[in-house]
Amino acid sequence: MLIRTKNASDPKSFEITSETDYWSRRRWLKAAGFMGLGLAASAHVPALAKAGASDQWQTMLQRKLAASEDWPGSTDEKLTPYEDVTTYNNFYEFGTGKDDPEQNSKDFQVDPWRVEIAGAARNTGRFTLEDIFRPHALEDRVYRFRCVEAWSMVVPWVGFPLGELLKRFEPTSSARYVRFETLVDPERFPAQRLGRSTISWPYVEGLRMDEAMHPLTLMVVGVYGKTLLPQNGAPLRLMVPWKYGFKSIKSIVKIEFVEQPPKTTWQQLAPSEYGFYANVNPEVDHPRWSQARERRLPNSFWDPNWIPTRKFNGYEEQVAALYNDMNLEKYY
Ligand SMILES: Nc1nc2c(c(=O)[nH]1)N[C@H]1C(S)=C(S)[C@@H](COP(=O)(O)O)O[C@H]1N2
Ligand SMILES: [Mo]
Repeated sequence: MLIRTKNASDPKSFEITSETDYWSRRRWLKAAGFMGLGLAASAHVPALAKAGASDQWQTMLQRKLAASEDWPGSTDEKLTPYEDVTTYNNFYEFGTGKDDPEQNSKDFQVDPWRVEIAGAARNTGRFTLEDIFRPHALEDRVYRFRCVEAWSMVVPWVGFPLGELLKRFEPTSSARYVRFETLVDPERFPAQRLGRSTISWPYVEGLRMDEAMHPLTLMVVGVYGKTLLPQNGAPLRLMVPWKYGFKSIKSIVKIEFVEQPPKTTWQQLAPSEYGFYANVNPEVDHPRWSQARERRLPNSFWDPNWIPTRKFNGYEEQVAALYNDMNLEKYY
């Protein structure tokens, strides 16, 4: 499959939206029943900026979203409706129920937001989202998304390759893995208040350097052509489409280049159930359930919509080479 990435140094591409881009975006908004709701033209702006916040990133992001380009590798499977993508969520900082993230994030403030870059790189420090977003053109990518709990979706994310971002920090040769952290703020995340959860915060995830640099690994800033809602990990979340959903960490505030594989949240909680790699694999079952099939959303009790799960979530051709020498049963 062809993976085409836009040259990040192309000047001012976000100021021009071609007619074809516009119509192709309209095509999938329409397919998803978005037209006529008045949502296609005006992108959603998450919770208002705190008084006095000076960040201009939301304006920058709107301009980039309007100029985003369709990625040629998108799956043409039927999209999971926006309604399901934004109300059936896992985001334990907001609670463990599937509707807790939507219910408990209505006042979530995303502005101001800083991302700390640390560890084995020449260019480290604290960055604004404008700094993070500035040189990157956005792509609309429809990916399959498979949770380890055996449900799945097809989602039109908007983002840019994580690798393009990481390169800008000039990682050194001792950068073997990348470690990510989600925001810790008990005022904004109710489950982080004392005694409310068994997870020790922050939520941590990690990738091997070659996985992080792989062109399919996406830094996500939007969904369905609009900025992310808090329940989907605003303002910035990862999407690694060949891995179980828990690798795709939300609301990122720290990225660190490290030498050793980071201890991830789910490994800490249940090491025999959740591994570091977490590649989607129908041949390796979770100890408490089969991974051979998945419920494709939307579904219902009467129509569970089971479909077979594919190795590497259907991205085998693109990513299998990363694991040539590895026993995937041992490194699950
Ligand atoms: N910080 C954080 N990131 C997270 C989670 C979480 O609880 N906290 N849940 C993960 C899991 S288990 C899944 S399946 C996906 C769900 O993403 P979605 O709600 O946007 O579909 O987010 C992942 N990222
Ligand atoms: Mo998940």
